[in-house]
Amino acid sequence: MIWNETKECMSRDEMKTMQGARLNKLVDRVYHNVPFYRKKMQELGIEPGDITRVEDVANLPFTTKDDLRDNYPFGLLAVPQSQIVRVHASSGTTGKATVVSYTRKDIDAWQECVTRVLAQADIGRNDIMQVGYGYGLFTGGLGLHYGAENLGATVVPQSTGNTKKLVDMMVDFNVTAIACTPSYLLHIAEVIEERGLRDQIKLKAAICGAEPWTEEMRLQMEEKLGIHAHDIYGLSEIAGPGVASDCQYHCGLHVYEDHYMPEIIDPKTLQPVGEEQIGELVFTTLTKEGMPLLRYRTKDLTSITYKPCECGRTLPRLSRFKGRSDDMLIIRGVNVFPSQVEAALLEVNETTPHYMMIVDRVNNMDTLEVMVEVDEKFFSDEIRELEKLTKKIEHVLRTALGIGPKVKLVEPKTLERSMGKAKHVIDNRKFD
Ligand code: DLL
Repeated sequence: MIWNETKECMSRDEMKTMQGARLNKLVDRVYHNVPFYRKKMQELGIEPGDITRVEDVANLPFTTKDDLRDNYPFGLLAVPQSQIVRVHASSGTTGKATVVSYTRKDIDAWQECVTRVLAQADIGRNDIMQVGYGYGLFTGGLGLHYGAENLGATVVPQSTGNTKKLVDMMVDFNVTAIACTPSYLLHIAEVIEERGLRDQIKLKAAICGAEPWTEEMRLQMEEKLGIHAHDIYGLSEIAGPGVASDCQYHCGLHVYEDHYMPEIIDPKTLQPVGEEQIGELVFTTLTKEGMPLLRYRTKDLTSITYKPCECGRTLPRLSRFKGRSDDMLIIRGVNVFPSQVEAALLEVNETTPHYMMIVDRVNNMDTLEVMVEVDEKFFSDEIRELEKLTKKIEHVLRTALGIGPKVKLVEPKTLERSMGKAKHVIDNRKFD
């Protein structure tokens, strides 16, 4: 499991014993401190002492994003508010964000996992790393930042936004590592190429995640920049970035199961699928104090293997993510649900609830266009009126989604009506 300086690894049996003990303590903690879990366990007739081995996890209830929304913002805390030192949030399925609270110990464990990610990518204290993820409620910026500081690397907290400045500093500071979304890295690579700076950069590694990407993208950025590009996975509900990541062999993402215990289930039957079979990833947070979660359904589709990796780590590996079992989109690293668009449009009198989201990738940057039907009562051919309405809807959507879509108004009754489940998204990006 944990790869340390002396290159010692825990055996699977040792890991399972430790996980079982941690699971037992966790269940006791949530039963006594989180009314939501106590009620769920009582309904299933489970006493905390019943859960002693890893295999017993299958008896525990699942947790979903809706449960987090129903307990918004602090209903799932397992400690008093005074022990919470930080809060992060990501998009919820409707207006409410998914909020996650961390104690000092949670932050330390998360930071340690991010440090493992970086060490796995051969980044060390002599490296200078730009963090090109957003800082703020999104976990990307601060997550990578503290992990890199903990490692002893020099951190440049660049965030997103000014690519020219980022590239200037990459050259001036002799930056050797970067952490950002894969699509942003491809954009950065283009800017480097356009400005003829390829020979002046010293980059050797990139830590890319927060959105799905392909093996082809990895090979492309490795060739363009002469680097190793590593896949980092994570989600706010569990910790943030650093739940899993790949090593120098790029053959799956080692999952840090001493903290975040994975299961892969069939999203329809909710039963476990076999090793190397694709299913939905589920996590139990073995060590979290602030907001521990039992069997959290990530909706992310992947498979797991326990076969040894060439690098020597005994941690299991997740395959590159294949997409999601729900309708969440990730656009420029931001999680977007069609239901958020629907809810936002309801606030605009002049429109109907008929809309279509068109997602594309142009010059390695995601684009979002939302086609919106104007209500018959308000429809007018006057260009000025339509322009005003377009700007208003763009503002409403930007506020609701956290990214700025382009809005195209269409005449009443032009968008196709569906006989069954309405189709609201056309995603022209390819991740397979
Ligand atoms: O995206 C945390 C993160 C930040 C991960 C920086 C990696 C780097 P959320 O905003 O909560 O957290 O979004 C989590 O993003 O459930 C996946 O659907 C998707 N995702 C994250 N990493 C990957 C990846 C951050 N490497 C959601 N490959 C997750 C595919 C990813 N999808």
